This record gives sequence, C-alpha cells and structure tokens, in this order.
Amino acid sequence: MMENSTIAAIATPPGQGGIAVVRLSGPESYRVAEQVFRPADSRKRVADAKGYTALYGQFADGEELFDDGIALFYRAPRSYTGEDVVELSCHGGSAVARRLVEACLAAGAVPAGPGEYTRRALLNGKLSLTQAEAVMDLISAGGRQGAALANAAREGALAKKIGAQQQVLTSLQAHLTAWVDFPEEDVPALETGALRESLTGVKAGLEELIENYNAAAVLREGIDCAIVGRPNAGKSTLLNLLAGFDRAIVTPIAGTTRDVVEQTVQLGEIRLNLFDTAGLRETDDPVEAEGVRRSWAKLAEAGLVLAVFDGSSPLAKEDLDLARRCAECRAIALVNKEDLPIQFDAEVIAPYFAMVIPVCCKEEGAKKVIAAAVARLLGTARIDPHAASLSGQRQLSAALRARDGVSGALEALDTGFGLDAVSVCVDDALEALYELTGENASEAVIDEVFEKFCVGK
Ligand SMILES: Nc1nc2c(ncn2[C@@H]2O[C@H](COP(=O)(O)OP(=O)(O)OP(=O)(O)O)[C@@H](O)[C@H]2O)c(=O)[nH]1
Ligand SMILES: [Mg+2]
Repeated sequence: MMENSTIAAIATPPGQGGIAVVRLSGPESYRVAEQVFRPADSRKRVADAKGYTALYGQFADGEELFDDGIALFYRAPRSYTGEDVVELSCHGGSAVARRLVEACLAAGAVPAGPGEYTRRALLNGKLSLTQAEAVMDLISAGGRQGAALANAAREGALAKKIGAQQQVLTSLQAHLTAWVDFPEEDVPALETGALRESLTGVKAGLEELIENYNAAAVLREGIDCAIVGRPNAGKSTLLNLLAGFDRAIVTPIAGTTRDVVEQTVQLGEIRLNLFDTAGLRETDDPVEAEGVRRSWAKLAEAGLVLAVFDGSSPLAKEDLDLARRCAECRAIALVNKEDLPIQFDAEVIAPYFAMVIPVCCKEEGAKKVIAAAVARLLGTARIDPHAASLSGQRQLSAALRARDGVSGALEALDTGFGLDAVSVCVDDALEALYELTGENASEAVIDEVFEKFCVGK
C-alpha cells in the first residue's frame, strides 16, 4: 500500500539557507508537481517533462504564486527511489519550504516518514540494506575519514566483500549437500584440506571486519573522552590546547575546575567529545566533593581516558589510585609539565596504561603527539577508509554469528564430527550473512534501521 502513495517532505536541513528542496516520490509525483508548479515558459508542461530535465517556474498554493525556483524531474525507475520523483528547489528558509510542502499535501501527496525515500529505494532494489545504513552514516559523518568509510559502504564495498564470502560458502554447501544427501550418486568426496582452507579464508575475512569494527565506529561517530587527574596537573590546560581556545579556566590554584566542562573537538580524523573534570583529591568542601564524584563517574563512562599527571611533582597516592582505575579503561597517561624539572616516577604508573607520554600542554606541539597516540590506541590509524567496514550493532551481531558458524564448521571438521555437522554450521553462517546484507532481513529489522533516519532522506 505504502508504495502506491506519493510522499512529500523537505529534504534540506531546517534553518536559513540559499535553497531548500522539497522532494516528491511516487506514482502521482508529476500530477502533484503540476498543481504546485507553473513553468515560466507557458508552452512547457510538467506532464511532458522527461527524466533528468529541469524547468524554471513559479510555485503556487491554490491560485496564489508565492515563490519561484526549479523543478527537477526523474522518471521511474531511473531515480533515487526507483519511482517518479520531482525535486522542487525553492528559496531557503523554513516558511517558504513549509508552504510548498503544504501545497503538495493539499494536492494529494502524503507526508514522508523518517527515511522513507531510502526505504523505497531498498524495496525497489536500488540499494541493499547495508547501503541504506551507509546513507545514514554518510549524512551524520563529521570527519573526512568517517565520511569516506560510509561512502565506501554506500558504493557497496561491504556488500561485495560479504557477497564473495557467501559465494564461497554457497558452493561449499552445494557440494556438501550433494555428498551428504546422495551418497549413492557417486559425488566426489570433498577434500578435507580444501574445505578447511576455504572456511579458514572466510573466517579470516570476517574476523578482520569484526576487529576493525570499534575503530571504524570511532571514525564515523567520534568518542567520549574524559580528562582526569589530580588538581593542578594541567587538565584544563590540555582541554584548551585541544579545543584551540580558552574554553576552561586555568589558574595555579589547585581545585579550579569544579564542574564537568564539555567541548567537542576534531583531533586529526577523530571527533572527541572532551570532558574536563575536577581534580581528584580528598576534600571536606561539599561542592568540590560533588565535583570529584562526577570526575570518577565520567572516567567510568568514557570510551577513552586521558589521565594527566603533574611531572614536576612527586607521585602521590591519588595518582596511584587513578592509575589503578585506568587499568580497566582505554587510557593514555600524559605526564605533563615536561618543561619543568621532572620529579614524577612514571615507571610506577606505566603498567596500568596502554601508553605513557611526556608532554607540555602549554605548547602547541603537544597536540600532534597526543593525536598520534590516540589514533594508535583506538586503531583508527590502521583503517583503510575505502575498504569494507561494519557499521552498527545490527551488522556486527550478524557478522559475529557468521564467524561463529564458520568456526563451528572448522571445529566439526577437526574433531571428525562428519560432513553433515559441518554442513549445519555452514548453513548457520550463510543465514547470518544473508541477514547482514539484508537479503532475508525481516520487516522488524528494516523498521529498526529506518527508525534512526531523518524525514526527507
Ligand atoms: N610549566 C607548566 N605549567 C603548566 C603546564 N600545564 C599546565 N600548567 C600550569 O599548571 C597550573 C594548573 O593548570 P590547570 O590546567 O588549571 O590544571 P587542572 O588540572 O585543570 O587543575 P584543577 O582544575 O584545579 O583540577 C596552571 O598554572 C597552568 O598554567 C605545563 O605543561 N607546564
Ligand atoms: Mg581544571
């Protein structure tokens, strides 16, 4: 039923801008456009407009002409959704675009749901489910590499990689089935060595995707990063260095920062949501104590911790407490105030951290050193932005199930369980891969994917 309606929505973001685009998709797109758009050249008719052509004209709400702009025509199936599509570009600003949508609705269109254009593209076979998810990632990407990753997925890098694995498993499965089900037919037995080799290859490919999942997610979505340490260690100085301006108050007085100070920064390819916190120490001051409680809470929540130590003073009990807590986190120790005589024994805290780096947060050069360390720890440096990557929990869990299926098949092979046991595991793996690409995704799964989309996409 849904496919029979003609939908309308504003495709551009809200706010002021040069141009806003209202998009129509569905069998009545041309008829609706005809009512809201009058070509400037009176000899031209909307109904006759060929695909991939444009007309200049005026937008009408009933008899009243309220703006002028361009209508761009696409004929089914050669459009984003695979349906007849008309894109109406009016002047930017919500009032005009909203009025144009209202005129379209009055002419018989219905409001588009979140992601409905992309959903129609999926239903009409223009996109795979992973490509549809990539559209969402591309729209929300902040950094260049995150966008490149999403674009690779949109162009089918993941679909291609998974497709190759499906092909290997399907041909294995065909052979296994023939051998198991028709023993009397003289099917040549599968050579165990070759079988193991194929399965191992598929497993390695899946494991690479799974291993890079977190790093790819960081590139696409960014990460929460807590800056923690003793009072006066230089946490707020670090925040200001990374932000590129004086975001937080810095003074030589211990206990300057009381509340959590938030700032999003772009550090190389990674978007960091930074949280500068109150210095960790025992205190009788109830305000400061609440600040310290929040510091510990931020440390526990963050995906990345930058623990700052004052290199110019000896190691204190609080430093050791902090280091121990960091052992359970993805954390980098920054031994600050490198420009002063060093009093701090970094060896003591080193076992609790992935990296210990001496820095001077007052110097611009520290930013580059920290950026490189963060990229190395999060694994983003080794990601090829043009290669296939998994995006979102849905894809990850399908890939994990596929990997487990292939592992099970290898185990069955090694423990001499027989080829029918191998065949069952390969079946599981294949099913998971089909779910990943969306070839047998249920309506509920598709609904969940499109829930996150914005209207107009
Ligand atoms: N010499 C030197 N001084 C620094 C460096 N980094 C910070 N400082 C100084 O150390 C003092 C404390 O810096 P802050 O950034 O306010 O320290 P903090 O960790 O935020 O302190 P609280 O907010 O009190 O927890 C200030 O006087 C800074 O100028 C550094 O690399 N070298
Ligand atoms: Mg501070």
